[in-house]
Amino acid sequence: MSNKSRKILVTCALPYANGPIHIGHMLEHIQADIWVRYQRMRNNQVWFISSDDAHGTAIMLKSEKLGIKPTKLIKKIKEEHIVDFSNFNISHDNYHSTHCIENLFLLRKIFLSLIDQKLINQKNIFQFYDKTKKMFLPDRFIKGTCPFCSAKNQNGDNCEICSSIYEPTDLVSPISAISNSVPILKKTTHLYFNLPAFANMLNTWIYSGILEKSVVKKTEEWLQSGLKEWGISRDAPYFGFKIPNFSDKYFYVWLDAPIGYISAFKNLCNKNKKIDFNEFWDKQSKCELYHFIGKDIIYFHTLFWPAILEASSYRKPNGIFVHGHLTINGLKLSKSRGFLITASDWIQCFDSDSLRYYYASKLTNNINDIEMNLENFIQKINSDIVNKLVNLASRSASFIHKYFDGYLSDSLEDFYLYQSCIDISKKIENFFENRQFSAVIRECTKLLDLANQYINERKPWKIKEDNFDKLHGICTMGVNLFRLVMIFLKPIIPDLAKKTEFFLMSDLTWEGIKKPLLSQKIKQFKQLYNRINADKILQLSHLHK
Ligand code: NOT
Ligand code: ZN
Repeated sequence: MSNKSRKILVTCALPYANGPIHIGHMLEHIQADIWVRYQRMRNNQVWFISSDDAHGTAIMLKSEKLGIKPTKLIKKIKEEHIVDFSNFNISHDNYHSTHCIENLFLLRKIFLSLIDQKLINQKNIFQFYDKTKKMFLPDRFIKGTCPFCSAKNQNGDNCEICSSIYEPTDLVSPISAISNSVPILKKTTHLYFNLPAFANMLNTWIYSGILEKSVVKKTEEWLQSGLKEWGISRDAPYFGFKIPNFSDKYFYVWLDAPIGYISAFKNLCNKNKKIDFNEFWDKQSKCELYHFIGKDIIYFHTLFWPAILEASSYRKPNGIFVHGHLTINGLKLSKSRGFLITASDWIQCFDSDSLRYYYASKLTNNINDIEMNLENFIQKINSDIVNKLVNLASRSASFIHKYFDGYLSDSLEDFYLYQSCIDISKKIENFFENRQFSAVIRECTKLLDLANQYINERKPWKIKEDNFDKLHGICTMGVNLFRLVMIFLKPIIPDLAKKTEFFLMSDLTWEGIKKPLLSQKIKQFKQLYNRINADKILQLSHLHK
């Protein structure tokens, strides 16, 4: 990689505007935010965007239930989402909504170009229709008995018990999940995007180093079993954008959602005239584009999305960074099963750095699920952040004010030890770049163990008054090792990093790694982070009920 600063656009999947942000969403936004903050620290130019995904049947039904207009619902939810993300220090440069003028404009432009290229076909099909609700039913709103294993109450497109995939018409005894009535089959016309026309391009593209192995494997399976045309229209009633020249047809939310990536960036460019939209989205763009997503939406990002981008002459992503699902104390986070910790519940009981640190300690660049165990969480935070990290600062800095007027010494007591500690920065850089945050945490805790052991061996509290220079050098060394680890951890725990900068009266920068803090004043040590009490788990579970 050259030293020239890179231009990078980073996105997170777009949360639906029909419910609160939970700590499962937060896993992805924290993962992306850590990566973004690291890139910014390395002086790369990064734009980090996301958006609410504001269309679809679920949002329409929810607003109906609340007796408000969908536009009112999505406005309110967007405001809540923005508060949640800011509570966790997610540093989006823009957080937009897919229900916006930029998205409508881009969607129409892309659609018309697909029509021009004859990539859109019309077909008549029979679909389940709910006569009481007077609407066609999306797969998710049809329930029935699995045709393969006979499990009851399964979704219209797949069985959660035996993992089979099928058509809603294959279900035994289908019923409408909206009205509980028996749906009828009714004829309708839909528009289809000719995805199979892109099979060759996709067959090459997925091997171009943009996907992690397990993601390539999944995508390969789909490609090998043959691509199907992709339905991009939905019948009224629907909340979304209307398809021009087709009465009562709307664009399927999954077509305008990814376009939301482009429109959120377009909106950012409108606000900040210095950013060049085309530089990032032209087919020949040299800027980098990365999408952070969960493993449930791989299909959309490795097949549909690159095909749509190719067809409409936009650039394709340089990487799709896929994470696994969050499980809490062994349970899959799920709205339907009612086990869901919202971001706002979390922040009433704990702080943001703790969740960021814990997630980082579990995050890798593969798609394995991430297990959150609340006891283990508290134990990890108290052991790493309180006992190792903050304690290192407190035991070193206390003497600096007691005997040296708050000034650090002009040299390190063990320069070679310091040098060997900064030597791991190359390793850490690679781990950050490749999203191996758990390895970053591992290196940092090793460093902290080493630093604390150094203090234990030197025993500054025993040093006699005739050897004050030595004491000064040892404490300065301790403060500098603390500072070094805090530079490495700054993208992960920004709140503690800010407090540390105030305490050290100096910014934590990557360039600063090579230049230890010497001869300068620091503030009196004040507790930087408080131990988490185990009864917070109880508090959280009460909120949840
Ligand atoms: N709202 C969707 C979800 O699964 C994510 C949309 C991401 C945007 O929560 N799209 N693409 N491709
Ligand atoms: Zn089944």
